[in-house]
Amino acid sequence: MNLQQDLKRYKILIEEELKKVFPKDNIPQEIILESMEYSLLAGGKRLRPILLLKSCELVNGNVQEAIPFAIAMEMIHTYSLIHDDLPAMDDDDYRRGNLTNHKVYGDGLAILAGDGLLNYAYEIMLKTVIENKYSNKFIDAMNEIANSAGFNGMIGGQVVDIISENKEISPKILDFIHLNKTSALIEASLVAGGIIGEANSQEIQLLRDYGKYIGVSFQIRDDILDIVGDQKILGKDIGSDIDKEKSTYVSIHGMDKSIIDLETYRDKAIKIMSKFDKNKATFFVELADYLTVRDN
Ligand code: GRG
Repeated sequence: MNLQQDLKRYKILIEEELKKVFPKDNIPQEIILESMEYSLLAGGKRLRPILLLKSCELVNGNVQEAIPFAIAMEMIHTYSLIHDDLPAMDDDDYRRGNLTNHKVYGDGLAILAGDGLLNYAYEIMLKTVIENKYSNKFIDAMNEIANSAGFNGMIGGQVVDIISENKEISPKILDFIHLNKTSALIEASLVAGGIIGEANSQEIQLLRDYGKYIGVSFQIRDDILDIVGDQKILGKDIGSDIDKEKSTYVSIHGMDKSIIDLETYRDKAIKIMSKFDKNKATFFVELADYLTVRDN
């Protein structure tokens, strides 16, 4: 199976699971479920849950066991996008080709939909922990995900991003922003999948390093795409940041170095995968390659 077929197959599997997670009861607060579902089911690449399931498979784990964590990871990612789009942050009108959550439901409900998704992610993971009699691997996977999403991870990256607006920043600060805002959830998806698949500590470290490299590649490619303009053509980020000056990998390092660095990170990621079963690692090798050329 080639990469695109594999991505499609896993995306379908994840979306089937996402459709099942919301209660269908007639409850006074059902508008919040509608708002959460609006953003959660609005498409997207589903990269993080796919990575989580695939890394579990890579280390010969039981993929079925990892599904609640994959769903939770996509919920955390979606919450971050809803909040990032708010007028108080990036003030975006479109996301994933659709109106942003606050444009449809208003700012108040959009904030609560993000909070609801974040909370529900932990409810879903804890349910698995409890159903499995507090098995350590599920607790460890949850710990990894919680750390990556918090102030020492994605939120930390977002904070430094916000306080750096309209300022000149050093390459070191830019790396901090990218490693936390973008890479942290990607890395945690790989590591959590590995933990649930009962990988050994050496394999976990390899998955962590691979996650860092593709996370940074992902962000550099995003910054390149911003210049090339493909995202705007696809209607993803129309209207954002018009009055804000944000440093990007390309604005700090220039286009030529950005492309060279992107290829260096890709090569490092691919090298790591030579340590795993060749057949199962093919997906990760092809993915690292694809992330350097993707156009959405
Ligand atoms: C609000 C706590 C908080 C964090 C926001 C995710 C994020 C952090 C900001 C979004 C802005 C941005 C460009 C972040 C870099 C990471 C990134 C490219 C996210 C978009 O991820 P994709 O491309 O989105 O995987 P889809 O829609 O495919 O899921």
